[in-house]
Amino acid sequence: MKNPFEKMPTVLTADELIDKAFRRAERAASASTPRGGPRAKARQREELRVRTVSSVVRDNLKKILDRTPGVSELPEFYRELVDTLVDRDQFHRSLAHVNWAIKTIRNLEQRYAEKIRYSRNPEEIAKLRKSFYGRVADVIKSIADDLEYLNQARNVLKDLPVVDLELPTVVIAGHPNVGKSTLLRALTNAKPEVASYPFTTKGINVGQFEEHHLKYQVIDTPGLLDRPLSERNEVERQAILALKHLGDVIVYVFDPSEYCGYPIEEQIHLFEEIHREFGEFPFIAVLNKVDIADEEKVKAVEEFLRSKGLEPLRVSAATGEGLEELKRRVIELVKPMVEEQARKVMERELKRYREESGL
Ligand SMILES: Nc1nc2c(ncn2[C@@H]2O[C@H](COP(=O)(O)OP(=O)(O)O)[C@@H](O)[C@H]2O)c(=O)[nH]1
Ligand SMILES: [Mg+2]
Repeated sequence: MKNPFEKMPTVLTADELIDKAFRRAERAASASTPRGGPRAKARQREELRVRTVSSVVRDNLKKILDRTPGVSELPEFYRELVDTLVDRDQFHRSLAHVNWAIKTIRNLEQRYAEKIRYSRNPEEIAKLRKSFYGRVADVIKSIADDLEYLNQARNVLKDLPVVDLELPTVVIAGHPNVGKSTLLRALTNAKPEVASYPFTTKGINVGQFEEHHLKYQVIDTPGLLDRPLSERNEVERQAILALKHLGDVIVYVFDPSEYCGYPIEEQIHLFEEIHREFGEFPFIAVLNKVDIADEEKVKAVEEFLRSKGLEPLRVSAATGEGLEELKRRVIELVKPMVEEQARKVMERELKRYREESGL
């Protein structure tokens, strides 16, 4: 799976684009070997300049449109993230202006090329070409703000996280140092990748594991699901909202050893916040570091979790204890969703097939 904006090109500023087009036109003109008398030569050379300027500008602008996906067509996870990073209306308006510029320059090219071709006077031919240059520069300058905006947008959008939207996804939560990253590494055999996530300095960690030929994705989100809501800003809240479209199960990690530096009470408090926030999600509560934790503390957390209707699971990301059971529970919870998803895909395909074959 790729970042939908991965292919979006750097967007030149208006001045850079004008410069580039004019330079390329000069190069093309000096490399050309027009035939005929002075008038014919002038005509060919100036027409070549006009055509080159137009095609360089249009190719550049068209590349932006071709390689930028429409936000409205993106999967919800990305749509939510994009909305936090760019103003969607402004983004689409800028793309529409680029489209307008392409068409306008195309029209100017046709008109001026024709005028040049029918002109009898070399001086007038040069004047026409200059006037064309001026018109093109005006068009590009009129979308200068749009180009700048699109380039800024591109610079943030290219850092969207790369995750597989099709895979059932486990999101790990819990205080810092409770063992989330260790757990992710222990669950997913391959080395987890760090995917950039524009809302945290550390990015998110993504790993996968496979069970019975089905793949599962595990995500650890440093800075997002490891501290109280009150400490999060608007953008981070939005980033958490996006996670809701991606995740299927929350694995909440406790550290009853308290080596993480957060007392049990504080851990319980954060758990309650996240449990409320992700109310619609199935939760698996794990008690990590049981290899070094006091039995008393472990029992205290277990008691609390049972009072919430959850069946806690003892694990040690360090020794591997309980991890098979954890995977089994993840799969058990996710399986109905995977099957439901598969059913929907099949129905969709079937419907399309019926429509296409006119049944
Ligand atoms: N003894 C023990 N230490 C662990 C366990 N899991 C993690 N740790 C240690 O706890 C510290 C914090 O772990 P880390 O995965 O970085 O926590 P995170 O901040 O939640 O990602 C590290 O020093 C780990 O080696 C465990 O099950 N047992
Ligand atoms: Mg970590």
